[in-house]
Amino acid sequence: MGVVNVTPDSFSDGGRFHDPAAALAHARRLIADGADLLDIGGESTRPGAEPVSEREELARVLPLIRALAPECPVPISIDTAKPAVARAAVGAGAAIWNDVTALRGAPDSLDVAAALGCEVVLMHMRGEPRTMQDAPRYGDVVAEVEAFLLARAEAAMAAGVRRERIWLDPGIGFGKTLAHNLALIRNLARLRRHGFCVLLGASRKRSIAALDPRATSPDARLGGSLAFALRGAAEGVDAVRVHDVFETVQALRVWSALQG
Ligand code: HH2
Repeated sequence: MGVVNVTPDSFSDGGRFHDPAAALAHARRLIADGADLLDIGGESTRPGAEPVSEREELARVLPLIRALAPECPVPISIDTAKPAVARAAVGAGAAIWNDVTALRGAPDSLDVAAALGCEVVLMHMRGEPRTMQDAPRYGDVVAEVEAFLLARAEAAMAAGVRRERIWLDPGIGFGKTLAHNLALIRNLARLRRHGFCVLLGASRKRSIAALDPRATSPDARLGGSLAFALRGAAEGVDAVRVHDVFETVQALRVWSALQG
């Protein structure tokens, strides 16, 4: 899953693809580089990020989805916590609603997801982006994240979302320390056991800088991103959400050939 952030402030590529033409060119580049899914987002969720209005978010993502959908050979995912943005995006051709709030963003999120009939990514987040990195604590992070995601999947199914349309994502970096993130990535196979598709998003995240102090800039985190993606593959995840599609596809091809 290649990331297209149409935002001025995303942590890894903020501002670079804010302009619609640049965002379209970037999306085309990711497809040419081998992306099987494209995730389009108009609101940054980086730690400390300020919320964006519905109107502004729609103005960022809709022109791109409208331009891209007719020519896009892979499913488009909309990264939003707002039901109105998800509805408009699916209307314009998106097939997946990627929600970092696991459909808790608005009172009607669950019902809208069921009515849209699209796939949904339910991600774990502790708190909200503005405050989530303020000393997060867990007893057993792997068990707590798993229980949360299964409860959200149950809530989605109770609202009418079909089981096979649900993805789970541990939410690397969303209210977690380095130790929490590592424990979650080491135990992805456990999340996979429940029969839902699993998504891992660890590309360019801060945990890499915590392990390699040279990687202060997100651009300098490719090696760590690949290491996380390969561990995700070894744990059996169904997709990895990444910024560097060409390099990740290559790493996964070589890793896969080595499996014999
Ligand atoms: N991470 C980010 C955003 N959306 N969605 C899912 N399902 N899983 C993730 O791990 C995830 C996500 C943060 O990364 P990025 O989009 O590069 O930055 P920003 O939120 O600042 O736009």
